[in-house]
Amino acid sequence: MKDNVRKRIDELRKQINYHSRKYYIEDNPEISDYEFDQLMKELEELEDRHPDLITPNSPTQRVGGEPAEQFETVQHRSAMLSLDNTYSPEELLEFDKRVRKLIPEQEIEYVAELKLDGLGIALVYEEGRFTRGATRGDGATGEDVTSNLRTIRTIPLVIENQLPVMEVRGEVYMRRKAFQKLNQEREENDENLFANPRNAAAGSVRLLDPRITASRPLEIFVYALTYAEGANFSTHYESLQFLKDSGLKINPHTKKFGSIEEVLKYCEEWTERREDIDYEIDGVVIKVNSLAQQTELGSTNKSPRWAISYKFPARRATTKIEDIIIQVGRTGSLTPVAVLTPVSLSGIVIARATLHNEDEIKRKDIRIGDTVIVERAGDVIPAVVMVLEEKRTGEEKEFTMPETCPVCGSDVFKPENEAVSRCTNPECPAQIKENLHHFASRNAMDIEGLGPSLIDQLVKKDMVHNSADLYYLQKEQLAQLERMGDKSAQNLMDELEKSKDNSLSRFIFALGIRHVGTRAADILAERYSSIDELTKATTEELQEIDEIGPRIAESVEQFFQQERTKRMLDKFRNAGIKMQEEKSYHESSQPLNGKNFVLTGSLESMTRDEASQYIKDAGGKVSSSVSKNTDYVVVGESPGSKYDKAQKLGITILDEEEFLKLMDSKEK
Ligand code: 1X8
Repeated sequence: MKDNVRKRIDELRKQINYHSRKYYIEDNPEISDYEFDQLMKELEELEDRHPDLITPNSPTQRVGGEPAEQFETVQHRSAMLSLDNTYSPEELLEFDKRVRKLIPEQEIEYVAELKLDGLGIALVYEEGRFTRGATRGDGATGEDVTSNLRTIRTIPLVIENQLPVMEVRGEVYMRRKAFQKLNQEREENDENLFANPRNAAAGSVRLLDPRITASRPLEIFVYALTYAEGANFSTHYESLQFLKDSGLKINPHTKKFGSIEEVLKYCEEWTERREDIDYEIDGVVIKVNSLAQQTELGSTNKSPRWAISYKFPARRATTKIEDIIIQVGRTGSLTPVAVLTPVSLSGIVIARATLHNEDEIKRKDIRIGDTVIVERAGDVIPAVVMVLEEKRTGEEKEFTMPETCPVCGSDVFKPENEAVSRCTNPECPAQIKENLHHFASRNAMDIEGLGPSLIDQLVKKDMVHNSADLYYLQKEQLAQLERMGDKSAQNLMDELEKSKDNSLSRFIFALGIRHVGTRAADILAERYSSIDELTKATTEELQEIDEIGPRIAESVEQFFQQERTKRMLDKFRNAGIKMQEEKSYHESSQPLNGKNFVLTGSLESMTRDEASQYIKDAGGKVSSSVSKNTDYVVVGESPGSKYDKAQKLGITILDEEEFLKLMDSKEK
């Protein structure tokens, strides 16, 4: 019995590791997320029942342990050096000249790689197992962040080579999209925002609680094999190939060249293309490919002579803060914004930078008139990185948050433990505008054509006070507005009409309830099938839902208790907004909704793919392995071990005839 469990656990781990590699490392998954989750679930259940069979490198054990007090320090096997920088084609050609002078009359091959803007780390694998990971630190010693790095899915816990000891270097980073989503969530939770993806990645790796790190969307590319006992390579490129074959993730844009001119072309191409990829790069790293030549060239105590970085033009610039103004957000939040002397940042002129909130201004000691460094990170709003205090003249003015809303004049309120001040007037025109903008946005009701200038006019002319009023606008009224004609008025009417049928989760998100992002809206729509149901939910009840915390729960209850909300919902209802999921549809055309199927053996009347499609069309799910969540196992000719397992677990087994009957009986 135990032996069978052991065998199954082993098999599951192998399958999960295989499919993780396909998904995370090779970006080429073979099974659906659902099927993958089923494998994980089965393994978790088996390990739950047999805790003595848990091993530290089981795929279930990525997140473990209690928060640390502090990190241990780690001596790197060889120093993690920094790279010399070049900023122009001329300097790059000089690097090539230097190399040729040091090792004359040799053919030189270069490898060019993207320089990632993240956190440099070192990973140690022993006999195929990930045993230690450390930050760069001061180059000689770093911090032991093994528990945190174990939570990163692109770092395999077990690899395909069994070298006694191997050390690799790489860069942990966060994709721009993931970074924006993380910051959006932090904003909804009134948490401090990260200035850029690199800070988010570095901050996440250096958290003392690995459970929080696990929730951060971190990834890694490895770019060097710095120690490999028992292996022998003649080029850097070969060693990268070896790392790839071992199951580690290397950057796909790495290229080998025979001349510095070709390298330069690569650098210029990526200077143009840097925005085309979903992670930030700040340059190109150029390395001499031959390891013998690398040894011959050696290093100074700061950096290797066989490598250099070609830095892209900075996206930081120095400029002056002319004024600090206040923007009022959707929930009444008052955000200070710096008005800058316009400055060009890698081709884009910027004149504004966010200052986030009052605490942030105090922390950085930012004053009106200060000379500051601004930075543009990804597609986010430029931010002020630091003040150049040596440029102060004494004329600078400290900034204080206003006590009344600069838009409507109402009182401003700042809860004691929060960083953000808010306007207390729900009818504040700034809030109404932001709410309309949010209501119409792509992830909300997706109403095309409701842009800022139109919203401005609608609010100014008192034509709408909230998003429900949009559905009572007349085409003739719209056509009279500035920059609107008959045609655009009709288009907007059509868009509004179309939006009435949007899903419940879109509608919930569109309402703009504080702390309710798209994810929370999905969860609420799944749990409550109509707005009427959701309106009745209490904080206590809401909190019981998985992933809904007290903050969201309170905010939802509070939102639906307001008289304004009730009036607005009545208006939505009268205008014919759907405001519920249409259950009847699911029930009639999706008769197998939520039912889990596993297919084994071959069927006579159809292929396995056809059978799968049949089941999915009827709302069922098809998985590759049997677990106690399986509802039906469909057994064809020469079934495999799944049949035995289904019998063992007492799951309903259908032969082909019974399966066809079930499908028939469910068809209307
Ligand atoms: C730093 C980095 C290197 C590479 C990519 N990104 C970095 N941030 C690479 O080699 N592809 S190498 C390096 C270093 O040696 N300090």
